[in-house]
Amino acid sequence: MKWIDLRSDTVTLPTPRMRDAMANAELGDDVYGEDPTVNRLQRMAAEQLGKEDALFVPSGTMGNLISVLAHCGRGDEVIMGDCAHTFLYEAGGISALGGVHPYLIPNNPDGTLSIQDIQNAVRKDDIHFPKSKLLILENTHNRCGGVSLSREYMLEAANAAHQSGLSVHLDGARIFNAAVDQGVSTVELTDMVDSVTFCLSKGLCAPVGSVLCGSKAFIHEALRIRKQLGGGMRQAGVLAAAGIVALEEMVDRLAEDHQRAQLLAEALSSIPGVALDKGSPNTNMVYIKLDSASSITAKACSENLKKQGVLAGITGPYHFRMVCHYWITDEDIGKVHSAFEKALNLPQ
Ligand code: TLP
Repeated sequence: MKWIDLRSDTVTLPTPRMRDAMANAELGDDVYGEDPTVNRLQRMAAEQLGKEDALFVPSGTMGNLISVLAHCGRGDEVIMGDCAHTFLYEAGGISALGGVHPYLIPNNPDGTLSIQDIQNAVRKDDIHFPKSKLLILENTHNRCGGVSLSREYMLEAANAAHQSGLSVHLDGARIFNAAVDQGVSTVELTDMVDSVTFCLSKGLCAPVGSVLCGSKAFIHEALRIRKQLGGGMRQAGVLAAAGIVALEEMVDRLAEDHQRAQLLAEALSSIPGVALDKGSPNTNMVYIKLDSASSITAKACSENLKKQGVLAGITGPYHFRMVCHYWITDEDIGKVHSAFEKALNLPQ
């Protein structure tokens, strides 16, 4: 059975061009800084995100963690949204490994944080308080429905943080989706932040890796922390080669995933008992909720879908997230529609 896997864009497999590039990559020891393919990827990433330098890291989680460890010391505080990926899904790494304290403020449904809340969260100089050091923003915002945040908002939030003496890190795991969604250059969404992580292994289809970008001095510090965390990867050019193809060939086509998310949202919302959730669709994501009166839970529905070759991510008792990506076709959208009708025991 060919699976239609909508659980995440992290499930994407490398394209044939990537596999070719990986097989033929020129390699060296990247811990010595001698892997030409990694060096090329890092230069490309820094340029595309408008930063001085960049560092290839194994995952988005490690990119965000390294960034927090580079910006903050033990006992310092990071301000972020209560729906931030770094808070919800990174195993508490900033606290466990960095002794860094999170200060949460509520995310608005559109993924933003109120500027007033950011300003109020900054601690006064008082021996009772941790020191506020960093603001983390996320674009696109995963738990807020995959919504993309505008340059105007990013500037306003970053200015508020900078005026209070804080640095700003952007979890830009899907920053290219945000740029494509708004028809702006990626730099327009990153030039106001001090550091940014983006992922190669989500919608861009590379098998492994993320890139952390920032100033030369910041990346120098990040390099030492990556080593401390065991993230120095030797002949990593074999992975970076796929990342280069991702940046060269896979960015503009993200628009197709966004169009398919629209189609999927239209198809699913036409089914009785299914409603769109979290302002869906946004970029490549569709969140839905089942009518709780329909007496089928997301878990039971997902089992029925699985029998038909469809995998959807469960996000609550009656809630799903579905993410469109390179390996999802227009034809698959029709199949997902019928699979849902069948899974909900509706006449087709
Ligand atoms: N997100 C994954 C899961 O962890 C939820 C997904 O399926 O969406 N920042 C953001 C905004 C992310 O969505 C993710 C992954 C990460 C960071 C972490 O990236 P990885 O998985 O490479 O550590």
